[in-house]
Amino acid sequence: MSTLIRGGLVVNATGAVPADVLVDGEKIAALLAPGFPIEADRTVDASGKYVIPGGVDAHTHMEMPFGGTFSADTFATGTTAAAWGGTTTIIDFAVQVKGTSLLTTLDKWHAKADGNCAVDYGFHMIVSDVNETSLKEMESCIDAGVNTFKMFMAYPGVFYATDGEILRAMQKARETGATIMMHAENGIAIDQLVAQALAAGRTDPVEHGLTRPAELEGEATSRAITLAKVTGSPLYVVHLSAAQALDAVARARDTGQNVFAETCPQYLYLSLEDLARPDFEGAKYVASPPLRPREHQSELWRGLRTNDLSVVSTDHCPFCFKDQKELGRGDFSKIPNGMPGVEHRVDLLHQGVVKGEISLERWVEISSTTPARMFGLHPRKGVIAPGADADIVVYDPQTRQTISAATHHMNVDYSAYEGMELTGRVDTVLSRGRVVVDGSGFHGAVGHGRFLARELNQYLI
Ligand code: DUC
Ligand code: ZN
Ligand code: ZN
Ligand code: ZN
Repeated sequence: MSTLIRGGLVVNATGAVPADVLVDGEKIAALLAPGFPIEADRTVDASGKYVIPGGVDAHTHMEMPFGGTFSADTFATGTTAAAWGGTTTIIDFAVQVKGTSLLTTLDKWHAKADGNCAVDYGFHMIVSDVNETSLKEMESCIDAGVNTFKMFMAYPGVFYATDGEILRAMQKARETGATIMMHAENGIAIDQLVAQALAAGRTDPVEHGLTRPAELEGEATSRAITLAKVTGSPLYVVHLSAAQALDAVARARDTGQNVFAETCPQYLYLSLEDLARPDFEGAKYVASPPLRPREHQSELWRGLRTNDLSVVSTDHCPFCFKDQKELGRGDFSKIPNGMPGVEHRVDLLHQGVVKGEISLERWVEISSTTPARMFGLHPRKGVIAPGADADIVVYDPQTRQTISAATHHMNVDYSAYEGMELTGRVDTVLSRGRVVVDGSGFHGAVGHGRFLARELNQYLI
């Protein structure tokens, strides 16, 4: 099956050019001068639209266990919603439970995802138990295409790793070419603040934000950077939310250290004010790190321009308001941590282009090209070029849309962006050459998505 995408503006991270795109089977076959005389089995009209590489969301949690419940999207529903929103690759986190093996964990995540995804997918591994066995198993994970290992400086007693454990995992990363991903919040200090708030009867969702101050994200980020420097390990700071953390990352990068960071749309558009919404509505906005006071947002946009923030991922971790978020009524610390977002990342970042915060090319770079390079998927993903997978989004930059839970495809009963009006929307989506979304609906299939065994980080300084 061949497809010709006619008349669009092809936007790569390196530049934009009017061109027709010829897809043959699962791959991009050629970029052609507009109107080049050639026939294909199917033609997609992209005139007046952008033709961009499919989004790569490097941070999702489908069916993730958390505090006795599970995030509400399955791999099937979550990857279908991703496709609707122009994301054609996700990288999800396998979660090691303390006392279990990394390889068993990986098998478990394959059992959940394999045959159940609508778009291509890979895994990171959360390491919560650092010992000789798991350090050795990191090598087998790498051989299996999982070479990025997330650790936590937060959640003592659950995922928390000591500085010594982080150091040992980083030494292994240095030795193998792996990258350590860090949840950088000082969990020891945070747990004290949480206990004090609860003891004082402060139980509302906003306390989630007030007990996790930005300074404690800045401190943990600096400490992780120091440990990475001592060991020589690359470091990728996940879900960076605070200006203090961004400052630490920028300083390290200015010295040439292999330190990278992602932020998420919720930190660019939502704030502590949302966590303070009355009638327990704030629970919808509980994620960690927490939403910050509004003044952090302009710093994050600046970080996206300077490349001190290289990637925007969603940290999609949806919990329904009813029965899941409600577990924390009367005790904010029991609200499951996470927000839905996999469907709207590409659209929300496009608002950055509309508002002049980032260029068209930068939009593509932070949502597709850099995550593809950072996580060993480039040039198969993240670029419109001959030989790349035909993961392509035809994006209509003019049509307006309003985000609503009534129309979204994620398996969650609210939208964090309910009522938000956006300029631009996804028009047509191809995943490995197959039209999975167009104006007439969803034409993909659960099971179409394939596991991506990833190469090592291709983005090192
Ligand atoms: N960190 C994540 O990355 N996702 C959900 C919760 C968390 O703490
Ligand atoms: Zn985290
Ligand atoms: Zn800099
Ligand atoms: Zn996450």
